[in-house]
Amino acid sequence: MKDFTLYTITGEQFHPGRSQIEVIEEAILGGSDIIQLRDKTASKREVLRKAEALRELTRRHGVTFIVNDHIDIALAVDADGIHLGQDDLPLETARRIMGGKIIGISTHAIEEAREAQRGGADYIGVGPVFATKSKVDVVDPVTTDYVRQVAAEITIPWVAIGGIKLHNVGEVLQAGARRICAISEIVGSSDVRGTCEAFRLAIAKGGGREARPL
Ligand code: 3NM
Repeated sequence: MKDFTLYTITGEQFHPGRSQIEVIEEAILGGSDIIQLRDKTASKREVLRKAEALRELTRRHGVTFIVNDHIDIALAVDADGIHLGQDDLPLETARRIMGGKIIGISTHAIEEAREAQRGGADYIGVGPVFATKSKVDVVDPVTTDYVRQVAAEITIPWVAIGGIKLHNVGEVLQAGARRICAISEIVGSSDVRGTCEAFRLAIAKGGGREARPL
């Protein structure tokens, strides 16, 4: 898959009064290079409509587009891939359906990360690093200890997620993360573009260790 640095997930509840397309375009202009549509409450038809609009936007800007959960919608709109949780379709089944498209898997422990890597996931989510209110029934924070474990061992692309803000991203980078994902800090910002630019700058500087070129 095309590598990425700053991963933005949608969260319409964080920007009342502003359209999803407007907010996500700001995120892209600020340097978010992968977008995920995540909507746990809308009807299938509504999710499809949002996916169509975001597919058009992301294609126009040349950024990767991922759909959470809905494999059928991902395929219908020709998204670049799907993101699945531990309780969703097994990776092997998803691979049969998705062919060569991107499959990302949420992981919350090193065993899950190993299994996803072994099973051929294209990338994994690593979190929640910190407490978050953006996901219901979320497991306890995995802390930067889990980030360190993944940094030491996992070789496929991985992205740190969960409660990551501009004020604490330094700790996550220090633990070895080079790709960052956020919902509320980005889409809930009054300056979405500036927030993304600040995240990109922090990632480029890295955690005080040698940062890989972006
Ligand atoms: N997945 P925020 S944490 C969607 O750990 C999601 O797998 C997580 O939102 C995981 O940046 C999370 O607002 C919520 O904390 C991230």
